[in-house]
Amino acid sequence: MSKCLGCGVTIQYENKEQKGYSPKKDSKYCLRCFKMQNYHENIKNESVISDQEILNKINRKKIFTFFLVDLLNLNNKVISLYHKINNNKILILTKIDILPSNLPHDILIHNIKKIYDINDVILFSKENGVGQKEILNICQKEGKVLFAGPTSSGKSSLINYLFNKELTVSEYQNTTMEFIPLTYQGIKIYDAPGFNEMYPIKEYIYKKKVNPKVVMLTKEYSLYINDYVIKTAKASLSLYFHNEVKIKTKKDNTLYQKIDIPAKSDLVIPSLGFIYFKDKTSITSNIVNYEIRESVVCYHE
Ligand SMILES: Nc1nc2c(ncn2[C@@H]2O[C@H](COP(=O)(O)OP(=O)(O)OP(=O)(O)O)[C@@H](O)[C@H]2O)c(=O)[nH]1
Ligand SMILES: [Mg+2]
Repeated sequence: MSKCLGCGVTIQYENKEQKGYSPKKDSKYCLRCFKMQNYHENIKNESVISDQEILNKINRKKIFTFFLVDLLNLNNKVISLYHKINNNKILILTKIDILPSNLPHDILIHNIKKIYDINDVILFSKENGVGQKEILNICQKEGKVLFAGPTSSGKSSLINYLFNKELTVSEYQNTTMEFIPLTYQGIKIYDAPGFNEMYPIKEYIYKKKVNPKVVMLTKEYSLYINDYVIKTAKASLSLYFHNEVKIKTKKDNTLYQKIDIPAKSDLVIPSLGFIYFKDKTSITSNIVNYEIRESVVCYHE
């Protein structure tokens, strides 16, 4: 039985409704991958592997593990998965090309290591090749490596870029369906299905640069981030969100719960991005699912 070269599932020719279906005998890709690669079309996938099962499989392999995540999806839930990996590991911050150009890489790396208690961080982009040498060196030294991380963090894209492969990549969640074994110049490589249980909301596509938006809030004008509202007496905030996230300021008199934010901190809205607060600020907001961290984007003494 052959496996789909794009997503790793076993190819079958009988059942259109089941994963791995292909109408063409001896094809290298399943119909879902064919459609994703050629028409950017998504066939919804119900049989997704659970995060726990993915973690168990990663830990059973006992090989060096790269954990990929991009800045806007960096949060405690995601990092708790990183910490549950028992193998030797390193964090790769992906999609560096979309980050603001004035964000110093050394400060970013220093902050992420400190805030999330991580030994080492590599920055990578498939658009300009930043980080490729560092990653390749580790792969050559280790001989066997695995690429893990949340869905859509860019695992398959990185493997295609560094090792000249043709895995399916897409803007949809759960593109890779199984662990896919590959080889490159004697190195054994595994692509992994993405962790997918921490994404409660729509996924955003990285098409444009994330340019921090600075907004001034007053007592009268509240900030709207999609359906989330933030009110404060007077503050200047820097917003780091995908371009597709709807941001506006509007008059609003509703009462919300109070959240105190220390100076030089980020208010993280998982899967959307974060807001950088330079000064200590009290806000009221309808956000329930949030995290507050020392800011990843500013210099801390
Ligand atoms: N701007 C930018 N986009 C990237 C980069 N790497 C990946 N992407 C985009 O991110 C999306 C997801 O990429 P994939 O490689 O499919 O992600 P994955 O981690 O393999 O996802 P799953 O297989 O679902 O776990 C695609 O739209 C890619 O084009 C990068 O370095 N820069
Ligand atoms: Mg993938």
